[in-house]
Amino acid sequence: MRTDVAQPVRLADYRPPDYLIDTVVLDVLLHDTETRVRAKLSIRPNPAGRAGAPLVLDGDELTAKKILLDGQDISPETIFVAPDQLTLASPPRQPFVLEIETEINPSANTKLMGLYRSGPVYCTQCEAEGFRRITYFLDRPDVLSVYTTRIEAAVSEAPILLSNGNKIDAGPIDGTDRHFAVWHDPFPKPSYLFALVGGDLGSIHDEFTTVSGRKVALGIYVEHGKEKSAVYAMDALKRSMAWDETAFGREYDLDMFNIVAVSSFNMGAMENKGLNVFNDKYVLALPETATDTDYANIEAVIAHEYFHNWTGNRITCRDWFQLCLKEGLTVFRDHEFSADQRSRAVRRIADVRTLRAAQFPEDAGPLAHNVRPDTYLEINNFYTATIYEKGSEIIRMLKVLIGETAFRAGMDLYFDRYDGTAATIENFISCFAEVSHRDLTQFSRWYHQAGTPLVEAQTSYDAAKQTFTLDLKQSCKPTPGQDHKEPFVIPIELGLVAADGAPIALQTGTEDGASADELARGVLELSTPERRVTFCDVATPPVASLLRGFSAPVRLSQSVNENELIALVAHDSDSFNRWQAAQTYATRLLLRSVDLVRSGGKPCEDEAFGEALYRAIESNIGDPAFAAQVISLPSEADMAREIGENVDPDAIHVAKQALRAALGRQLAPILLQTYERLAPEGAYSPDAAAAGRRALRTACLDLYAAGVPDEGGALAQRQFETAQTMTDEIAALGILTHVPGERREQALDTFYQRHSSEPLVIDKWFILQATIPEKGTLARVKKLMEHPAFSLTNPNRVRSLIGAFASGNQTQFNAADGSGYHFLAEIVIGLDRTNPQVAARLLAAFKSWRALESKRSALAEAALRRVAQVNDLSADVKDIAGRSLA
Ligand code: 0A1
Ligand code: ZN
Repeated sequence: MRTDVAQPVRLADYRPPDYLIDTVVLDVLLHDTETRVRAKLSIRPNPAGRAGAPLVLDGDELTAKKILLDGQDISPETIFVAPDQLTLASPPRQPFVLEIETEINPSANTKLMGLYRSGPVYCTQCEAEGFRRITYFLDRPDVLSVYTTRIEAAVSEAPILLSNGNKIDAGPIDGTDRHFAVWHDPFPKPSYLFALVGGDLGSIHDEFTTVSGRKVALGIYVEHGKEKSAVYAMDALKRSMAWDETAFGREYDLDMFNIVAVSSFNMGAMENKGLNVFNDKYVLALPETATDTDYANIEAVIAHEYFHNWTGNRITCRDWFQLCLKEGLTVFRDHEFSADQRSRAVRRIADVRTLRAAQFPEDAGPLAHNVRPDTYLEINNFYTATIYEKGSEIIRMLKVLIGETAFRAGMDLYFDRYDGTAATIENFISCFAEVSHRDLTQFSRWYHQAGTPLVEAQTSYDAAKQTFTLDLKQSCKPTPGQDHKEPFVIPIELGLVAADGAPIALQTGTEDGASADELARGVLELSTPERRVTFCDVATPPVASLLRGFSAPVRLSQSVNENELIALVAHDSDSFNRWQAAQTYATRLLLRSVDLVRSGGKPCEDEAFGEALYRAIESNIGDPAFAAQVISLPSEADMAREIGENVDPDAIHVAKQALRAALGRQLAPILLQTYERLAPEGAYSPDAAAAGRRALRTACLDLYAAGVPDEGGALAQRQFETAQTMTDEIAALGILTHVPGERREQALDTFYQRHSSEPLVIDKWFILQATIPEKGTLARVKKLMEHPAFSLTNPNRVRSLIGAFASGNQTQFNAADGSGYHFLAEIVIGLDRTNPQVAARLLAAFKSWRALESKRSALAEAALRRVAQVNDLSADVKDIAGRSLA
């Protein structure tokens, strides 16, 4: 029976817990269907709580076998036990010990929350509210306890037994085929950071010596035979540990750090103290199975989870409304790490692409929410791009506003002051206000107001006065529950670029001036609805390069003409804005084409843009990764977002294909030449320089094949046959997959035969097929669901086939007959019965439905209503359906 009755949880209702649990001693007897968990909880009344309150412990689908209070049975009138709650009506006023034995069935746990089986491996996932599926507990992040965990299992089934902290004991259980291990974690932690793993796993080991000379034993546990595939992850881990010491002064604190890769996992990875559990997709990589993007993602996720040790674990969240306190900050830290390990500019472009692709649509649709929400129905649905990516952008803005030195001082103060506590956003911001002597009240609106602000910039040059005037205006559309927005504090990094590309010094007079600090740092603060700044001594008409490095998560609308954009592509000293100028140019071209196509005409042509890209390839020979970004056009989803209303995905697709084909034809010689020049040489290396060469080579082949399909197709075929790396192989297959016919089917077949033993590679095969922009794709997806390599119980498979179709195939998911919507609705309804978290995430693919043209939006709405009307929906799916329709 499903017992989810969703009640909104409100930040305003926060109260400290009435009881605290100082220590937890767990004894877990692993069994595939009848695991026994004995929990011994040392509990005491919380001086900050309500004296004499009942003790209410959370549970979820639990069966209690035995309960003792201070070693005694409890009289039935004073205890109430249900699968989702255990209440002691009048617990002792003094510290007491509660012993609870529960029985759970890991094999039947398809939600993958709590203790479950990933193939043969026992593992746990407790964030956000999974610990209550293991034992009754105060399952909230502000209850911090010291855990000692004994795990017992059959040696043959689980020779490896892991938990948080340090291993303090282990051995056989005489006279049986079983053994045990005892782990102790000295750092008090919330229950969501608890983890245990049992299984027959292979492993690799290494050691890291911290800055103060302590040795930390590192282990990565994987399926037997996959040990070599974990070597890159281990390298990334050691680099992360060293980087956190230099960049943030943070040293690791336990004697051990273990990572376990599992194949069934709802999310990317989990930062459990000393025992990170990973989706194997973010651990396993060999050149022949993983692309350069996979390598970069592994590095980023390994770093992210490791960095949580300080931002999340040592300082945790007071309540789940503060989720961005750990997530936004940790994303910021992993972005900085990747920028330092790779090219800062290229990483920034990639991060902004992700923000715009994932977060901007969230902010523009019915699922928009604050970075610090003030109410939720189901916390699982708040692991969003808004909390993570926009949360990170807020930290980045803070650094731009107060400067690097004050930012580091603020971080140090935060670590110092809040170590060992469960903190809030207010606690965090107060550290930066204190060190920078700034009032950050208005800045904090970024946490409390949803929506992407629009910054409109008008410029005018006065030749006689030699002045250049910049008029900035900010606005933000209403979002659900927030009709009116107060002005944000928007840091706008800028430069003035002369026609010949020379930078112009920033100076202002007394009227419409900027502060000396703003001018010195090249950052204007827009904190009012409008602001005018007049620059003086500007000898020639300049182009304003605004929002350099994407200094704020806003949309910018600027009065620049096409020639000025081309000048920026060529000359801007800020590489992000060189890339942005090319994107803006392409966007304008595409928008014009979409209009023409919708009124029955042909897409527009424009030679000047091709010439600008030609020069960009030539002048960035030394930075191929950057050149690759410049020639990669905005995605169809980017265009849909720009158009914003009455969207027709078919017209966008036609316009995009036409532009790609025209550019491919115009640039064919240089694309081919660059492709050949960058042919692989020497041994494979996953580093950023080598990956950059492959990225440009791939981008060239892709555009070339769009313009010159016969020759391009033949080249792709040759690359597919001879590829030595997955990057090259999948790029070639991607091109072949977009051309209907026998050759495509054969290539897909060959790829499957080559990689059928590697599920993570077969995921790429699913993704490619699910994203073919053709009418037959839905039928193909349905057929692939019958394929032996597909499974509805494995989240990676579901995301690769169904998720990619819904989120990565604009024309087919949004097919005009509504078939894509209907399909997704049925899948969500079915999947909700086994894995609500994954089902709810799939349903979020409808997040932009209101922006579609009327026929499609009506069909999308009908599909959402069909989901919403189902009886017994999980809280997860009910929440997404309800908010999407509100
Ligand atoms: N804290 C993790 C994300 C995460 C959240 C919930 C999960 O439940 C299935 C798993 C992981 C992170 O930020 O990496
Ligand atoms: Zn995280």
